[in-house]
Amino acid sequence: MIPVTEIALREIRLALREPFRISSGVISDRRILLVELRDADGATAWSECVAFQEPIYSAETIDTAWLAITSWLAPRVLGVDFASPADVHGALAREIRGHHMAKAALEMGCWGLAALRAGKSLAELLGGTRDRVVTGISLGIQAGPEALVSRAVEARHVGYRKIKIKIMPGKDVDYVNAVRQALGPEISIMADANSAYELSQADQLAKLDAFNLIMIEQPLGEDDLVRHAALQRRLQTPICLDESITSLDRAEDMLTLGSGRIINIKPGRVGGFSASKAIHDLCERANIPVWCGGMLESGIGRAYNVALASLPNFKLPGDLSPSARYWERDIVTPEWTMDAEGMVRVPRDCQGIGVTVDVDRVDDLTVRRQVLT
Ligand code: OSB
Ligand code: MG
Repeated sequence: MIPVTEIALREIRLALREPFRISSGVISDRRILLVELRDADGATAWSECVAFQEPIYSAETIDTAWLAITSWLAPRVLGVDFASPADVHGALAREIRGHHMAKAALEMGCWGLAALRAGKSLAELLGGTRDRVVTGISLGIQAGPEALVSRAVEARHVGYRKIKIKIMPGKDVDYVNAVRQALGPEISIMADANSAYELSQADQLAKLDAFNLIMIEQPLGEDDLVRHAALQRRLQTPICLDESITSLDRAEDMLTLGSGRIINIKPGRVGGFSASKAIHDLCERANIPVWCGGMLESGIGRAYNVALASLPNFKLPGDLSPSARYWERDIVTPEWTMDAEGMVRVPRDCQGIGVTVDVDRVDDLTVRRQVLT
C-alpha cells in the first residue's frame, strides 16, 4: 500500500428521523465520528467510527475514540508502509487494549483506500461474492405493542425480510406475541435484549420459545459467555451474540462453551474487517450462520457493512436498512436504497466504497475537526 500521510477526524451532528430506543437508553441526534485518510499520492477514503455518544452499547464513546485515534492509533498508521490492509489490525492491536471501534475506523479506512488503489470495489477486495444482500429492520422499543405492530406491518409491506424487535423486562412477551399474531407464522422475527436480562429470568425468556423466533440476540451480560451457555441449554430458540463477541477468540469461546448458535458481526465491535473476516471464516467452518449488524450508521459506515455482508456465510438478513429509514438526507450519493424484495445492491462496478461523500454537506454538519500528519 502507499503510506497514509494524513488522517482527518471530524465530528458531525446528524439527527435521526426518530429516536431509537434500546433497553439501555435512547439514541436521537447522532454525533458521528468520521475519518478521512489520505495517502502519499493524494487518494482519499472515508470511514466511520460507530461508537455512540454515551456508553450504552459498549464502553467506547465518540470522545474516547477521538482520544484513542489521536493519541495512540493514528501514529501507528501514519507513514507506515503496510504490505496489505490485512496487516493493519495487528499493528493496532499490539500493546493497545480495547478501543475496537476506534481501531476499526482506521483499519476499515485502510481497506477502503486499498480498494481504491487496486481499482476494485471494496466487496471484491474483501472476497465478497454476493451482488445483493438481504435486509431486515431493527425496530426500537415502542410505547406499546400496538405501536410496535403498526411499525412491523409497515416494514413487512415495504419488503424487509426480517423483523427484529428490541425487548426488555416488562416489554417482551406481549410485544413479540402481538407482532407474531399480526404478521403470521411465515415471517422471520427475532428479538434483541441488549443485555437487559439476568440468568435468573430464564423462565421469562423461555416464554419466547412459543413464538418461533429465528433467534434471541444478546439476552445476558455483554461480557458473559458462561451464563449464555447455561441459558442456551434452557431455550429452544437459538441465542445470537452481539455485544459479547469482541474478537475471534470470543467467537471461539462461544463455540467451545455453546453460548449461542448465531453471531451478529459488527465490524466496529471487533476492530475492523480482518477480525470480521476471521470470525466469518471460523463460523463458516463450524456451520454457524452470521449476519451483519448495524449501529445506526451514516451512508459511509453502511458502505462497509454492505461490502462485508457480501461474503458467503452472511446467511441471514442484516440490519442494513436504507438511508431514508434513518435520515432526512444521507451524507453520501447515491443514498442507500432497498428494493421491494428487501434487497440492497452491493456496489461492484466501482473503485473503493461505492458511494461518494457529499463533502460540502459534511462541512456544514461538522462541529470539530482535527488533522493528523
Ligand atoms: O444491538 O444491534 C444492536 C442500535 C443501537 C444499538 C445497538 C443495536 C442497534 C440496532 C440498530 O439494532 C440496527 C441498525 O443500524 O439499523
Ligand atoms: Mg444487538
